[in-house]
Order: sequence, then C-alpha cells, then structure tokens
Amino acid sequence: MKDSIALKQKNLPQLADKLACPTYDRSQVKAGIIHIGVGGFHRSHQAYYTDCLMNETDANEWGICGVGLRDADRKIGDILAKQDYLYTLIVKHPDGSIENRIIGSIIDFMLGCDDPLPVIDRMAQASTKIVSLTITEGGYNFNPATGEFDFKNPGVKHDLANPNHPQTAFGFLTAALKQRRAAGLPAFTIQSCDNIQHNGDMARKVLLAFARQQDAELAEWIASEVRFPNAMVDRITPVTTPADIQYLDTELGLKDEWPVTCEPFIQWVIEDNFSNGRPNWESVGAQFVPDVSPYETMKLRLLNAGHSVLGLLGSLHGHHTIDGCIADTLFATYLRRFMDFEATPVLDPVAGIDLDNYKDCLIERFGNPNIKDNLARICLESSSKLPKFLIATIKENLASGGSIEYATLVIAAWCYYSDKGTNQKGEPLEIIDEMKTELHKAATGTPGTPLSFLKVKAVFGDLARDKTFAKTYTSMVQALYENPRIAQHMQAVLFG
Ligand code: CS2
Repeated sequence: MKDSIALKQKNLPQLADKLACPTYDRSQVKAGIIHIGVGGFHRSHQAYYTDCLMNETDANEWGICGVGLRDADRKIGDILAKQDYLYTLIVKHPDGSIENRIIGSIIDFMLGCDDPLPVIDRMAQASTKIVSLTITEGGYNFNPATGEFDFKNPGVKHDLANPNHPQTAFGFLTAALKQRRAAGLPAFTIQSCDNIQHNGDMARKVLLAFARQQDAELAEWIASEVRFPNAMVDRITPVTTPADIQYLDTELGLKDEWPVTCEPFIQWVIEDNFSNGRPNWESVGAQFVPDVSPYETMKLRLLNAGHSVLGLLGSLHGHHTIDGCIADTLFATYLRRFMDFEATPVLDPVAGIDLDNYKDCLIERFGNPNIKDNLARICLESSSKLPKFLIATIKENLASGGSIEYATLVIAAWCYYSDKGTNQKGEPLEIIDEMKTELHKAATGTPGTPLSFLKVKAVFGDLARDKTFAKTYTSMVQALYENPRIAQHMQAVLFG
C-alpha cells in the first residue's frame, strides 16, 4: 500500500489531483484578519468564505492569523503549524455524497497564553484591519438575565490588574487598541462571529465596560473609532471524530490530523459597518444588509432553539444525535409544532425569507444522516444559550398570551437532566456547563419545591414570578419526576 501524503504546502501539487486545493499563491497572503478562537466553526465558516474569496479574486491582504488564548488551544495550534496552517473541510451531503477541499486562508497561529506580547503587537500592526472572534456565548462574560458585564470573573480581575499581560479577549483587544491609538493608527474592526443576538453590539458593550475600568480615555476612543458589525452566522459543524481523520486517510491517502466536517448549507448576513476596510465576502455568498436583527432572531429562535429542544428532550430519552431525533417521528413532529406554535408567532417577518420554507429546510438540515451532530455538543453550555434561544420566546408568549407548553417541557427536562445527570434509563450524561454545579444544586430541590430550579436568576430572571408559567412548569416538572419517560410528556403536549 502506498504511504499517505501529509497535509503540507509542498504536497499540494500532489494532492490537487485528489481534492480541491487553494489556487492562490499562499506565500503572498498577508494576515489582515486576526481571529481569536480557531474552533471547527471558524474553520467551516469565516475561513471557508475567505478561502473562496482568495480562490476567486485578488484578496491577498485578507489572510487570517489564528489566535488561541487558552492552554487548550495549544493542540490545534501545533497541528496547524505542522500542516502549514492547512486543513481539510469535509462537506457531507444528506444523500451521502462528500466534497473535500483544502482550505488555505489561515496562514499563521499564535498562542496568547504563553506570551501575550507578540499577540498584542501583531494586533497593533497597521496590516491588521479586523480582529474577529468566536469565543462562544459564555466568552462575552455577561450575566444572561441582566446583560451586564461580570467584573467578578477571575480572568477579568486579572486583566484589570495586569493590563500588559492579559488573559481574556477583552484584555488583549484593549491592550492592542491602546498601542494603535498611541501610534496614531486607525482602529481595527472587531467582528464577532458568535451566535449571539446583536453580537457586534454585545462585543462593543462588554469591551467598553471592561475598557472604562482600565482607562476611561481609551474607552472613549474605542467608542468613537472601533466598529463592531452585527452578523448572523450559520453552518452546522459537528465535532470532528477519529472516523473523519480515518476517512481522509483511507479514501484519499491524505494525513490531516484535524479536518473539519460540516453540512453543505452556509449563511452569513453582516451589517456593513467596518472601521478599516473589509474583504468583499459578498462576492462569495455573504450578504450585507443594513439591519441584521430579523435574520438573527429567526436563526436563534428557530435553528438554535430547535437544536436545544431536541438536545435536551432527546438526551433524556436516550437519543444521541440530532439526526437520530429527527428520524423519530415524535421528536420531528414536536420540533415542528414548537417552531410553528411558539417560536414563529413572536418573530418579525424577515425580508425575502419564507418562514415555512426556512423551517422545512431546517428539518432537512437536522435530518442529514451524515452529520451525526452529537447531543452533548448541542447541550454544551445550555445556561448561556437557553436564555436567548428559548426563554426569550417563552417570555414573549407569556406577554402576548401565546402557547408556552412546548418550550416549558424543555425547561422541565433540563431541570431533571441537571438534577440527575442521567437519561430516563439512568445512564450517565456528559454535561459540560460553566454553571453545572449551580444548576444541579437548584434542581435538587425538585419536586418538593417545584420551582426550585428557576432560582438560578442569571438564567431565568423573574420567570418563576409569572403565574401562568409557574403553573404550567410545576405540573410538568412534577409529572416528569413521577414518570421520567419523556416521550409520554411530549405526547401529552402534542395531543392533550
Ligand atoms: C448549536 C449551534 O451549539 C448550538 O447550540 O445550535 O452550534 C449550531 O449548530 C450553529 O449555530 C449552526 O449555525
């Protein structure tokens, strides 16, 4: 058997016979973008769009330098460096066909936790035009119920005391902007690519809260000079598995230590609000609009909430993946009804989008049997996702007298899940959540004190004080503790 070919720049001519490779001269690419948080999603989305742009147009100044701030990012940094920052994108279609493509838009990587100064200097260079972020919902460090910045966070405390040796994204951005201001350079744009409503406004709000504590004058400069475009980002990107790595080796004779798998669908809707130039991503499918809000709300309240509905109910039931849930008619019906009866009535119309088609398309995307999106990934950090994905819909329906049963059962399921840490069969669940201990503690008061779980104010706000919600939730959570077979409760909501 022939040896596999290692993924490296010098091997691209050999690999080009087997799969799509960058057609631009990577040695001429400069990093106009510094990206914090090089996870699977960045690599399937922004880095992919940028790679398409460089393949199709002359966009050499818009290469990406990845940055990791945590020790956990060392592994991806080492692998990317070994592979000349190249990786394979494995796009899996529902019919089983697969498109493979090597992405070349990332040209460097730096680890900020070893030595922050070179990262700050790089951000402060004139050639850096955009600093983009995928630091997850939790990374914005705000209280989900109040939206206020959390100054108690140990990383934030550290950064306020050590402005030249930061640990958090806020510390790095502030230090770099300070240098740019001192050097008379224009500010870079801060472009959030996280799944948060008004992600740009949120990035601005938390960064200014932080910067004001550190240097009020600098904060004023940031407020007037730095632009923070809002954007809606979308592409389902499951966690890479050993089977993905093996597949490339077996099928293509390609050794890539960390490819990324994703669905064919991709969307990026961005407000055209940049401080210092931007790539023409619209020429490769991104959409620039004056106001992204309706697109964001639609996506968060249908797609992401839909994922959470399946994730929590499915975990309790013993399903493992999103497509596994969709293959179960009860779950697919429940999801569609949740979207039609609870999420859609509180959405504003979205120009150019037929919501029925959008929902049909979501069910098709979720059902893609080749994506195998793990429920543990979906339920990861539910405490920072559910307030915007699901609880917002419940609150709006309470205000308008709309239906709340579908979503409320999900909250009851989340309580059981947090309390027991097992599915209905008693099998342990993998729960990863910054607030895991607090959620567990609050949940253990159930069912004796039925509203106990809702004590977690940072997540639920004052939801427990709403009589309609309290009544519906109490009866659901009590019924669930008496009989944890979630399918029966879903049927009760569906068929009365
Ligand atoms: C998921 C998202 O983590 C989640 O809760 O819903 O990661 C989802 O797959 C992406 O937003 C799709 O664009």
